[in-house]
Amino acid sequence: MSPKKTLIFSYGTLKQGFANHSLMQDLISTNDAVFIGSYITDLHLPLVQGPYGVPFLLNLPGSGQHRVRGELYSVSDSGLVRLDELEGITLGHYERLPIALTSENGGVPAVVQAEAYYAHRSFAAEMWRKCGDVGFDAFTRELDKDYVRRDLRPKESSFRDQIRLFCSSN
Ligand code: PCA
Repeated sequence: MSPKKTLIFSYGTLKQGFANHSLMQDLISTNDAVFIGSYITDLHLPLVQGPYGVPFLLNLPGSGQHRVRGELYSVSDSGLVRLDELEGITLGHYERLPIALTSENGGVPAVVQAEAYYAHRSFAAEMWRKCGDVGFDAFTRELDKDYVRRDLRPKESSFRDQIRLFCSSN
C-alpha cells in the first residue's frame, strides 16, 4: 500500500519561481511531493496581498471577482508537516481547508478536490475590506515585486501583529 498523499493547491510563494518554492523542491527531491499540473479554482475567490506583499487566498466564496490560478502538488504526510509549519498553521496565519479545482492542462476538464492554505478566518473579512474588495486571478511576477521575504521583515512584532496592523491602518 502506498502511503497517504494530500493534494495541495499552491497559489502563492510555493509556486515555481517564487520565494518559497525551494521548500517544495526539497520535498520533491525526497519524494515527499510531486508536481501534478496547473489548476484553477472552481469558485471565484479573493486573492489579495497582505502585509509585506504576502499572498492570501480568502475563504469568502461569492466575494472574489476571479477564479484563481495555481499549481497542484501531491504531498506526503511528512511533507505536509513542513508545509503546515511554513504556513504558520499553529500560529493562525493560514488554515488548510478543502478547495475544488479544474485542470488547465488540456484534455477533459475534471474537477479535483484538494486543499489550500487560506488566510486564517480571524482576519479574512477584514483583509478583504482593507484591500478594497479587489482581488487578483493569480500571484504573478508583478505582484511578487511587493513581496518581502520573512528574514527581511521586522523581527520585533509577530506576523499576526503585522496582519492586525495592516488590516486596521488607513
Ligand atoms: N504560500 C502558500 C500560501 C500562500 C503562500 O505564499 C501557497 O503558495 O499556496
